[in-house]
Amino acid sequence: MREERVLGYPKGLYRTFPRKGGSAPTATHLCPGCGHGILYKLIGEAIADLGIQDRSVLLSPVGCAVFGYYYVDCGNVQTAHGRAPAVGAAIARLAQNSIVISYQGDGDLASIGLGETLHAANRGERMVIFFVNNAVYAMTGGQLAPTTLIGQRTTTTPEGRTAQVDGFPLHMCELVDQLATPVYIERCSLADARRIRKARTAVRKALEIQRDRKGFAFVEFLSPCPTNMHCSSTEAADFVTQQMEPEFPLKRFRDRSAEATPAPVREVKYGREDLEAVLRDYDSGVGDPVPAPDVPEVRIRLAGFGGQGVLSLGTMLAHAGQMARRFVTWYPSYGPEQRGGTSNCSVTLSGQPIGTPAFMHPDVLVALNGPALEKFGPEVLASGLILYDAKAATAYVSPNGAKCIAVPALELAASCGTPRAANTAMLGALAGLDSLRLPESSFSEAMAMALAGKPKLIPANRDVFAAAAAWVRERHGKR
Ligand SMILES: Cc1ncc(C[n+]2csc(CCOP(=O)(O)OP(=O)(O)O)c2C)c(N)n1
Repeated sequence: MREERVLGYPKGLYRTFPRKGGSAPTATHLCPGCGHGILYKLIGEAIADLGIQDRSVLLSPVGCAVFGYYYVDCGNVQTAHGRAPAVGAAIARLAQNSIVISYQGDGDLASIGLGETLHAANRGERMVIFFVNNAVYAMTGGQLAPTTLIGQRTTTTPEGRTAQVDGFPLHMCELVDQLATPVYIERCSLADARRIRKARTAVRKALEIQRDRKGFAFVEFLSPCPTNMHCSSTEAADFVTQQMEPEFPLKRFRDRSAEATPAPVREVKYGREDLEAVLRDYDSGVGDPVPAPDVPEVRIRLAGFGGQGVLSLGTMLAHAGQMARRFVTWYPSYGPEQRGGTSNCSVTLSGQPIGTPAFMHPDVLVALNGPALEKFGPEVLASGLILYDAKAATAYVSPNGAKCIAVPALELAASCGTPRAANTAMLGALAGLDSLRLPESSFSEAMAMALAGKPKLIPANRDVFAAAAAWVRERHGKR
């Protein structure tokens, strides 16, 4: 029988990695020969040795580095692609005792996140960025990265990268080195034991700078990726030393840690109470939604010309839903024009939490003009309802068989002396039909809420609302 003897565990890493499940408790998601695993180990050991494990926050972005939280035993925040330095800046500023470690690949850091990287470096944020340069987008299957070498074949440059089409490789350390603020900049390699020893020193140096609050540090690691280089681990390591290193020389670009003054511990102005106060200001006072599993989800699309009050109509509907203690979402879609272009928004009202504010097929469409009716009419479900302004079409027939009602919204609003309140007329029509199953009082409360800043408009809008509700009730009754 095979005997297993554990001589020791790397410090600062978890004992088991749940990523691959119970049958492979110590397997990582990484390929054999990849540099990422080595760097995780160097970071884990360093934070443990420096006694900063409890204060460290590793930022896991998108890419092969995404699963850092399975391995390194410290705090973690998963960030969107390229955004780690921005998230890290917030953490460093608000959690003054934190040690922020941003860990990013070349696609993440030098492509989508180039702006975040350079601005964080330029502001001298109190963080270290560990930058893994494997010359490809690895996780997504080996596409061109900003650091891909000239001539290097990738899935998106099958003939090899050319400067004419793809530009030259970006040198991140050199770019960061243009800035005045960074304290420490070094490029290392993870290709062999000798280089890894140097990388280990650089990891520790950068983390000591963080421990001592001395400012921004940037360390790049050239890293083999046998899977996407389509070769063995040793060949991938050779690629790093023989092909990547001439393009990206290993070098300590800067170390100003001896002169740097430690950042003072700033009093954090904004705490939980401030956040709660902000939320209180936005609190409508209505209270939280009350789950009502028997109340079905209703999806409403409201559309018209910009300036017709389509977005406000959506807001009023969403407020009406809030008043009735429904779960609500309001999701605007802005046309490029401020006035005169098309505009639409989507509102969902439900008795249960709403998964997404986006939908393709509404139950209810309110169209204030012809283009809106033409565009969104065919999307309405067969069981649905279409309310359109009588001026938008003569007699619209839904291709799916939804019920269609031409409401003289513009006319009703004008006859009440407020021609711009056609949106409120549509709100009245929805209330009159009771198609949303909301108590009428919630509509008037919602109107008052939406018009709170313009109290003079409230009585006129109430009139339009009442006229439209009466109009539909007379002709179509409650649905
Ligand atoms: C906003 C966004 N755009 C694109 C993606 C798809 N995506 C996932 S991983 C990845 C490439 C990451 O490459 P790199 O940062 O070089 O890391 P590596 O996998 O090479 O370690 C991309 C483009 C995404 N998840 N999110």
